[in-house]
Amino acid sequence: MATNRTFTMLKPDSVEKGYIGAILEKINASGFRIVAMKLTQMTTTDAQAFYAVHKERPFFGELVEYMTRGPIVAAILEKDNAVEDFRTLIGATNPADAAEGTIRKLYAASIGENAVHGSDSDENAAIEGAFHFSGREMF
Ligand code: RTP
Ligand code: MG
Repeated sequence: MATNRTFTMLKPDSVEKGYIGAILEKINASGFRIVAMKLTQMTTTDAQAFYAVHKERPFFGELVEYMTRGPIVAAILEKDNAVEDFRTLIGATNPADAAEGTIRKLYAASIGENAVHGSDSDENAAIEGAFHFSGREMF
């Protein structure tokens, strides 16, 4: 995957609250092109693997419960400087610390249920995109 791509998930709370349209509009308005997208649901095994970097953290069990409790929107996004610019657009992990106008400030409830995921490096963007999509689902 090219380094101008990032991977995102609109997490189960965003889908439950009907925020898919509003968040995608903000993503489009911020200059990202959707390269791949689907509504899907992670299994426990999927979520444990996806967030394996956090497996020793005290919140890991809650995180896996949260991420598997309902459907998510998974997407690959393209833009110059995609990873960093998308992290700026979503805001801090804890919405209480997120800048005004960011997706987490607008749509997240708490540090645990924070509306969206954004890859933290080009390497992880490629790994995470490939976790959810085959080559023929990327455009
Ligand atoms: P993400 O990977 O989902 O984009 O979030 P992030 O980089 O901003 O935050 P990270 O440190 O990677 O944490 C992954 C997700 O775990 C949940 N979390 N809960 N209860 C807590 O203290 C806590 N801390 C993190 C959040 O859902 C966070 O996005
Ligand atoms: Mg992270």
